[in-house]
Amino acid sequence: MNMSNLHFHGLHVSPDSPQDDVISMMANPGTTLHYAVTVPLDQPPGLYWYHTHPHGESYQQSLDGMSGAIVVDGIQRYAPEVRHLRQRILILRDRVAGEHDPNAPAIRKAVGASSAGCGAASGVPQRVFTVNGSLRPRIPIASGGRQFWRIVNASPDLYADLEVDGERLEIIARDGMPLTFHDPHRQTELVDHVLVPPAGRVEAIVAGPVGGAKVSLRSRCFDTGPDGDPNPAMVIADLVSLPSRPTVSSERVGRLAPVYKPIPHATLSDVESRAPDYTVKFTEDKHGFYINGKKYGPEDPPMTTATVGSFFHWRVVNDTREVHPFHIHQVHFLVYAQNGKPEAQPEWLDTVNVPGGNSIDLVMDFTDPIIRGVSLFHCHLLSHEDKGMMAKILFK
Ligand SMILES: [Cu+2]
Repeated sequence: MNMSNLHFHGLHVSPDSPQDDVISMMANPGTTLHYAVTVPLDQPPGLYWYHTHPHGESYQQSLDGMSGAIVVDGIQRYAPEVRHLRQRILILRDRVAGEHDPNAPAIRKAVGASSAGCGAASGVPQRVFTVNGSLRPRIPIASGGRQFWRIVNASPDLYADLEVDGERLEIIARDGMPLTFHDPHRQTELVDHVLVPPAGRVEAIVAGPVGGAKVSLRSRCFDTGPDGDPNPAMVIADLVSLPSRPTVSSERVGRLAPVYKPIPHATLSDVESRAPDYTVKFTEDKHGFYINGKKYGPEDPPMTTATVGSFFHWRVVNDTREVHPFHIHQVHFLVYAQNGKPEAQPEWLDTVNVPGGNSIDLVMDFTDPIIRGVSLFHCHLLSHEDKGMMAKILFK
């Protein structure tokens, strides 16, 4: 069919045409869509991205690389330590190593991916990560020098459980939002690895290897569950010790004071402690993928309505034997509990993994007066979205 359109993933913009509308805006071959997207002044500064979003064809178009990064300037205000660091934008996409491709074993070997897969998923891995279109590139970084890496997982369905050999990543932002945006007292976070589901982003400071050590950026084996697709460990890129000139930020915006948006503890705990305002249940069978028992249809009415100006408690239940990443357009949410148990560190995200057989609890931020109209929430394994795991929401 070759229909297409654009979704501006994570931006707090209107879901109506000519902005972040993937329902009524659809270009058939030979037609043109005109977008005029107004990014609000209080959009958290960080890494976002755009990709096509035609229901039924999202998976193939994303796999084909129809996506790109969007940086909302100004993260230096929230993280002055990155002001003088060399920045890199790393877009993770896929190299297909299909079952009948004679090059598949060599492609898997090039990134050190086992043909056996890993975890409970069965089958031979069909794809590996590329970075900005290259298979296992070398990334220059001075020995002991620090760089600011802004990574988007633009794969339609590979999870990236990222680590850099022998060091900890210093996380500045997740899904475009500086960790301090809603919590000015929060520090950057040092982690051994970070799970970036399809469509997720992480922005972190990485240090160059010292003493000639061979160091790589890797994805760990990620267990997608018995009905999931194999998602093996692999090397994504190698760090090579080369002098790399620092970039001095001339951005005036980087010198301005940050504007934090703390949310009163009482507001959050009030929402968190009440029964869910809405429950999203993921199910699947051999005929398709469902939200609350329904397969998405473009003509469907909204499945739920949210009052603009409020925080809502949503629960997402995964009643399948594989992972599904939950995403809602235009909105960040606070992930604060899994299976009813509070998270040690609640995170603001726009895409979150929900393991098979698990539930997560979210505080949905529906307070933005700009975001009104009909929008979408869905599983971000795009083949699942294409096969029905999506629903409409009316913000009014
Ligand atoms: Cu899914």
